[in-house]
Parts: sequence; C-alpha cells; structure tokens
Amino acid sequence: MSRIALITGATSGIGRATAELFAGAGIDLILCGRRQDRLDEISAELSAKVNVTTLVFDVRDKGAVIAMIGSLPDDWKNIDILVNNAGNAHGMGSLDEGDTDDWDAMIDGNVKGLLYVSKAVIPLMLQKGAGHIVNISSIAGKQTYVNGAVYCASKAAVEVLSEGMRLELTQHGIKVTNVAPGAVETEFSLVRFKGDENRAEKVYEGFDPLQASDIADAILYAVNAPSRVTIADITILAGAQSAATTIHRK
Ligand code: NDP
Ligand code: 8X3
Repeated sequence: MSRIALITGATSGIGRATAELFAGAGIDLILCGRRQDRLDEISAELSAKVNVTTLVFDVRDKGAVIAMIGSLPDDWKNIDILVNNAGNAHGMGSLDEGDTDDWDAMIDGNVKGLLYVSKAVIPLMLQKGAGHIVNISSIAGKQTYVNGAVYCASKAAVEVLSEGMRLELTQHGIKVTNVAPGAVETEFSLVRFKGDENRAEKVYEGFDPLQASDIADAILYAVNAPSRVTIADITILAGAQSAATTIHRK
C-alpha cells in the first residue's frame, strides 16, 4: 500500500522539490500552501504519478489549519508522513530597529504554524500507532547570526520542538526527524528581502549553493530508513559553507 505525505509549503523551494521526489517514490501527496494557482499546477504535474490532493491555508491561521486538515476525507486522513516545511525569514535587522510585523510573521509562521499543523496531524498518527514527522529547521536554529536573531530564534524553537516531539511520540511508533539546511537557493531570500531580486541574488553569489532537491534527497532518505532506524537530526551545508554565515566565495 502506498504511503501518504502531507507537505506544508509545497508551492515552492524545498517543499515543492520534496513533493516531486516523493511522487517519484510512489508516495501519495497532500500538498499545502497559500498559493492556490501553484498548488493546482504542481498537482496537475504530479497526478500523473500518484494521488494528489491540495489544501489552501495559512499556517498562522489556527482555525483554518484545524478545519482544512479536519476536512480531509477519511482515506486521506491516513497520513504516514508530515513534512513541516512552511516558513520563511522576513527582513534582516537589529532588535532595536526590526519590524515587529516581520517578527510576528516569523514567530507565528515558523513556530506557531508548525505547532498548529502538528496538532492537527499527530492525533491521526496516534490513532494508527505509526507515522513520521520531518521538521525543517535551519543551520540558523543552531547558530545565531547578526541581524537574524528573530529568524534564528524561530528555528531554534523548531529544533527544540523536534526534540520534544521525539520524546513524546517515539513510544507511539512515530518517528521525528529534524532537518537543518544551510544556504539553499529557493525563493527564501526573495521573500526575506521583500522582492528585492538583486539583494536576493547576492546571497548565492560566488559559490555553488544547495538546491532544494539536495534537501529533498535527505528527507526521502530519512523517511525510507528501516523501522529500526531513526534519523534524528540532519545538518546539510553547502560545499563552500562552514557555518551559517561563513561561506567561502570565489
Ligand atoms: P520558499 O520561499 O521557496 O518556500 C517557502 C514555502 O513556505 C512556500 O511554499 C510558501 O508557500 C510556504 N509558506 C510560507 N509562509 C507560509 C504561511 N504563513 N502559511 C502557509 N505556507 C507558508 O523557501 P524554502 O523552500 O527555502 O523554505 C522552506 C523551509 O526551509 C522554510 O521553513 C525555511 O525557513 C527553511 N530553510 C530554508 C533555507 C534556505 O536557505 N532556503 C535554509 C534553511 C531552512 P505559500 O507562499 O504558497 O504559502
Ligand atoms: C536559512 C539559512 O543561514 O540564511 O534558514 O538563515 S540562513
């Protein structure tokens, strides 16, 4: 029987690449995001390989998260894999000058949003005594950098939540994997710098950045590990990267 994965943030970057790789591996997909047009396009592409359904919601909207996941037909509620990937950085700035709307977007999306989705899915996994949750953290959750404190704090929270979930859920047959990528070339920097393409491109200049498919490979590896194995934590840096902000550019 094929597995079912619910992926948040499936409209772009790491989430989209994971959806594509999972489809190739025969995993049915519940694809989530705010951009309906993107979800429709990806669903049309991947439906040739596996069963796909889509849910449009903002992870910050607790009511919508619970209602949308609750509205899945029973067959689709049989979720084997949850990839908590939705998230972004918003702005970069010091704590005295930072924009509090940006802080809200990061804390509400990256932390509370992940919690809301998990709260909707964990009971479904508990019911069947099996499941696998993959949380997308960041190297920024392990190493704080200047002008990134709030984003880093949001990802440090994801690291702690991964540990907390593993402590609570292992006994119920549910595995938890924390994935911490370094610099991945996606829409991430475009979002962080509010559509400033020049500034976003500079982030990836002078070195070969990670691609979303590199992270998807690691996620598939984790969810395909035999039942005796839990891949607890994976940190993936770009080849030219030795720490969050130490990148050896040409
Ligand atoms: P992208 O900007 O390409 O993708 C972000 C995804 O998250 C989109 O699909 C977006 O969908 C979704 N999303 C963002 N906010 C919300 C929200 N409030 N509600 C619902 N969905 C939301 O970036 P990445 O693929 O790079 O980012 C994916 C994850 O990886 C994030 O958690 C990010 O923090 C993390 N990460 C990224 C790294 C990088 O260098 N790129 C490195 C380390 C971690 P939509 O807009 O349609 O809602
Ligand atoms: C994204 C990677 O180092 O730009 O989480 O914050 S970093």
